[in-house]
Amino acid sequence: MAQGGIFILSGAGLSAESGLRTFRAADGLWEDHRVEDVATPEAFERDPDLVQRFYNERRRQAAEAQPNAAHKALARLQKSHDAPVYLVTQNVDDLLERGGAKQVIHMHGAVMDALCAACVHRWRAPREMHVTDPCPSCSAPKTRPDIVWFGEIPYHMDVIQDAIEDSDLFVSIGTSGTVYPAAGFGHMARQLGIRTLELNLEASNAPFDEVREGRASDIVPAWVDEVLG
Ligand code: BV8
Repeated sequence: MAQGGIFILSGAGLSAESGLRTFRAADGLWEDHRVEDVATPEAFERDPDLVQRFYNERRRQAAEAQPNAAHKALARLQKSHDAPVYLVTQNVDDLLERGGAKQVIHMHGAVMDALCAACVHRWRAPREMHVTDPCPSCSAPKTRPDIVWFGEIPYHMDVIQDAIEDSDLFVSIGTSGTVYPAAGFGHMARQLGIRTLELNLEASNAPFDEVREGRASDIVPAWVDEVLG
């Protein structure tokens, strides 16, 4: 079992059993909204109120959701494994932190945070956010959710690159592997000769050394028990 660092990339499937909809499932988020209408900087320029309503609703859902057994197991692994466990997530919810995880890298942002598009100041988001909310730092009325939209560069790419290089196990949990650059991390790990494992409801089409299919709340705690022995 892994003695060195463990790099864990997670996606919407990790939070599905907490009641947060995934993106591409039949009842996925992108069913109700065209990505380009709610998750691009152009959409925000065009109709900021529509985008704010979309994320105010996502924020309400995330606040009402509870961490599931998979979130808690990953927090336990990070606390008890005798090497670094890098929890990198594409999810904008805070369920890993509320599940007890101390360090979580949100490469696509955090729905509970607000960002000033004028001075890049960040602060805790109000429940109901409006673009005209004045920035607490520069007072500009250019408030947006602290989310990485399509066409924008994901956060912490340098930290993520170093974390992959520092790991000897790459684990992908609850992600369809369709959005880049996140979908390229597995390939990067394989190039570096790092063992790769997928834990997902159904196998994505990426080549992993090992694939375990099932619901995150079942297969993630079982895998963590194995690692912690
Ligand atoms: C960028 C925040 C330049 C918003 C998100 C190369 C090729 C093609 C396209 C591109 C490319 N490079 C860039 C692009 C464009 C684009 C892209 O990838 N488009 C796709 C659609 C083809 N990428 C970008 O625009 C990115 N920016 O490239 O900038 C750059 C990059 C690097 C360096 C310099 C410059 C920015 C992308 C980020 C966009 N923001 N989120 C919001 O959340 O509203 S992406 C968003 O969608 C999520 O964060 C996540 O990343 C993605 C959804 O995917 P998943 O999380 O995997 O969810 P999905 O529903 O698809 O799958 C769920 C999985 O869970 C399934 O497999 C299912 O089986 C499983 N599951 C379900 N239930 C369970 C389960 N598993 C276990 N248990 C269960 N119970």
